[in-house]
Amino acid sequence: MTRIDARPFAFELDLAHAALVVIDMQRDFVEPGGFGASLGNDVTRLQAIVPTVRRVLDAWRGAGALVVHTREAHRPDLSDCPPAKRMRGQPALRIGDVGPMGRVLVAGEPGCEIVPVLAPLPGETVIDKPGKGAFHATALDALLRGREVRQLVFMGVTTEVCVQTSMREANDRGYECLLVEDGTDSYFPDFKRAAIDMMCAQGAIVGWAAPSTALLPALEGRP
Ligand code: C5J
Repeated sequence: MTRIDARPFAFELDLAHAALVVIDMQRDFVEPGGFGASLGNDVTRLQAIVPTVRRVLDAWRGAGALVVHTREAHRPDLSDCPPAKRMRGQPALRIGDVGPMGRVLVAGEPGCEIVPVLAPLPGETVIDKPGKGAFHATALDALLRGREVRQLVFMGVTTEVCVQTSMREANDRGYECLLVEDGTDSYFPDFKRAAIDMMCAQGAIVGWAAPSTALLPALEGRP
């Protein structure tokens, strides 16, 4: 066990039973021309966290612990995309439409891929999820239980949508969750702040949050 200085109180990290979950660091959310931009968002905010996500990812890999990447990805026939999801809002491009990076949020298309600098290594698990939460309609829970994982450390985008939904799903399934505060971001800074505050409130009602500087020494074997 390694004590991580976190809020609302210290998180006791047990790397042997922990997984890093990197949520949806996909070109469609992070690069111009993708789904995030088509909803009118400034994607540069999300690009800014990529170096931090990479640093923690590298340290986690170095520590030899389990890494899981997720992608918000639909089947090419969109059979796993409810019309209520596809038709929501007024995006310039809807899920499944053809944009500058191929069909939006469709598995196998260039925009659906994880940004190259964070690309999964051979052997790392990639979960394609049709919803915002990483547990909905995926094999993630079975995979984690099979590996005796009890703690999840989260990074990725966006804080108040897919990251928060996944953390809440994980918390309800009995996992202890830690969010790396500078390894996540939102198109809306106020939403990021509020989402983290809500999850840590009431004695870590959903989970803990800590900066990467609090986590990295534990991964890199530093005091
Ligand atoms: C969104 C996500 N924001 N990965 N997806 O639609 O947060």
